Amino acid sequence: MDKIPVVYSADHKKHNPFYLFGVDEHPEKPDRIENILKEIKKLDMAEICEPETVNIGLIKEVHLDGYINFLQSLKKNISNEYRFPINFYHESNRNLIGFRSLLGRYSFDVSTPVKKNTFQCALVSASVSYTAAKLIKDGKSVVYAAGRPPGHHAMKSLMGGFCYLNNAAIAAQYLSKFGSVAVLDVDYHHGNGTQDVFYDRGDVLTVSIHINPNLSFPYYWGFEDEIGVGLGKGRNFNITLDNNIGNDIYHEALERALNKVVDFKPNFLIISLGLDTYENDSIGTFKLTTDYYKKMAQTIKSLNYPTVVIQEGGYYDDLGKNVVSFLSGFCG
Ligand code: Q9C
Ligand code: ZN
Repeated sequence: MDKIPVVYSADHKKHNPFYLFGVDEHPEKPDRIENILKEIKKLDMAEICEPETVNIGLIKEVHLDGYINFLQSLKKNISNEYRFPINFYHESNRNLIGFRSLLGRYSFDVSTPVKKNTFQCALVSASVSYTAAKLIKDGKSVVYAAGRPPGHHAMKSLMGGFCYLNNAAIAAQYLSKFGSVAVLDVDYHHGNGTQDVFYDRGDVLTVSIHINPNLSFPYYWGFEDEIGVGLGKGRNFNITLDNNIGNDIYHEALERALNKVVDFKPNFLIISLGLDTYENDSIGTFKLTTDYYKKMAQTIKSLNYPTVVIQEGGYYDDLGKNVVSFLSGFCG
């Protein structure tokens, strides 16, 4: 068995957000990826590789120009102190130019602040995921993208849920030039950004298993009647679950999700790997166990698709052990 390439850059540490109402610690912190790297390095099964920077052109195939231009403008317009949106109006057709108006136009929550280097940090995470996709295109069978900030909540022109650029969508858009792509999102939360990017497209299937949005973030997306439009109709599936469910109910949902993937006959599979489904996660309510992540991965591996695994959520100090359990399901 070849070693699993793990794409990683230490530059993720430059992104260190806090919460607007500074009571709780922001859960999306640099230690997450450092703990993952530490656990992966203990094993022989992985080899660490540096990312290659993704082109802005590919990013603009996923996100709208105005949104990317705004993120790029942060470098010259604001300091290295985090700023938060306060006013929101997403339907404005005006040519907005003020920093505050644009920040509200391009955000859907207040958990996703921006500072001078935010675009550069998000670009590193997107590059980690793009590089993983490129290794798959070049013939690897499984590659893990160990990046942060996460991406699956980032929509065509909205940041939110700790996400700025949609890393999984950028990987999927890249691979879609070489064949059909399925994205399976197993984060605790709905992958609303990935759904948004491919909602009207027939060449990329999106399937997400998540907490019922009536009960949790992202609240406004992720219902089961969201099945796609136009060429994308029947190519988006949402499977919603209750609070506190465990391995068995989750596994039934996984099998339903994988049936949709198999029916689609993709050339490539992307897994948005949120590990906030874990029993000790600080945000999620599901009760999945460390051992279950190995079974989840074995079930996915049995389908034999070249697979990009992209890190999304997971908010606890020993996140790395669950990444290792998951990746071990792809070994042997
Ligand atoms: N007090 C991901 O897992 N709301 N994002 C948190 C907690 C936002 C989660 C509120 C949750 C976003 C990638
Ligand atoms: Zn999540």
